[in-house]
Amino acid sequence: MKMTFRWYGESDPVTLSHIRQIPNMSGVVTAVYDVPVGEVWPTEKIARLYSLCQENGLEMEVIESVPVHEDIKLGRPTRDKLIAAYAQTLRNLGRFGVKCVCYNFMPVFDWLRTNLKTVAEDGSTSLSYHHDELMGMDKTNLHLPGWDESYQKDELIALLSAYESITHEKLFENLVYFLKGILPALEETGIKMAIHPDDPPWDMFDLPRIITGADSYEKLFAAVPSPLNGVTFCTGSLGASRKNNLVSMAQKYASRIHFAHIRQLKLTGSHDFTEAGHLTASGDLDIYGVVNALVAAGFEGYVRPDHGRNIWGEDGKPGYGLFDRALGAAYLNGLFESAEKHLKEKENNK
Ligand code: DNO
Repeated sequence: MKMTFRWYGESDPVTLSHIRQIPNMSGVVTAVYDVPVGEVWPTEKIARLYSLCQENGLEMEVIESVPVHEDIKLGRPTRDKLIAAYAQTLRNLGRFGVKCVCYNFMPVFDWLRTNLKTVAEDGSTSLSYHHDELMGMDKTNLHLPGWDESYQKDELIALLSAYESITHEKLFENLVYFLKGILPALEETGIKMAIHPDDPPWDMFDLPRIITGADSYEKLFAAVPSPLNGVTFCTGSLGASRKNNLVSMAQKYASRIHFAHIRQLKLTGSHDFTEAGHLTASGDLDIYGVVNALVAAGFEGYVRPDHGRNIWGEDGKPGYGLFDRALGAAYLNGLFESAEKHLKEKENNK
């Protein structure tokens, strides 16, 4: 595995010089943030990020995300042009040694939470989700934590209504159409696509969500068998649903897991959760079991500690401060080292 850390570019208060000091950090996961969704990422912008990483001794092999335009998800006539632009972005990224691209296919909203600063007993804060609270919101006047700046009110209403005719099946077909469209660029560059699961993995506001668990993976790989079509295994997203057995999924899909986001949750209701520190004992997800299953199954992808809490007085971007993610990286390094050494010993004793 290669340990990485998410970096939000030059405006991120977490600097590359801090990131490189975290033990075992091979590189960052980043993106070009100032190009509108649907447009090609210019080479100069990618080159700038690449050279900043180089100067700091960090690789830039993973991009999260190249966002997918809503017209592609909706299957609108403009999609072919947008898919061609996406493929061009991939080609541009390939020139700078990018090997893996994380993306998602969630309609309208990416992750959703109801509170970005839930205070724990120890004074740390983290993100949380209460389903009934979200469902009680007025769809025509939504104010979602972290999303208020992304859409104008009318634009959001129009988009939500455009999805009224999009069934789960249709959305899935549009995903397959997209993947087949970019496949030539993937084959040319060797870039591996890693779809992020829906977070949380269930429908909301009548929007279909289709990457929610093992069944979705089966369908996805059957429709586009290329090994370049893989997943971002996000323990926190998948683990919000009690239906998902993370350990068996990690074991079964290891060869398709190009990227792992590892984080912890406390499940506080059937559809409610609060994020927690990465340690297995800090929550309900078997982080130890997931890492061991990945290693035993020959996982060779990228890993990053996902959402951390805000601790030690840091007022970081929700989920993306420095301190707790660095603790998470250190913990995950330990789990991987131990699992990898055990595996080697076992093989040597054969
Ligand atoms: C949130 C992240 C997501 C993720 C995208 C990937 O913290 O996990 O925003 O980057 O869903 O496309």
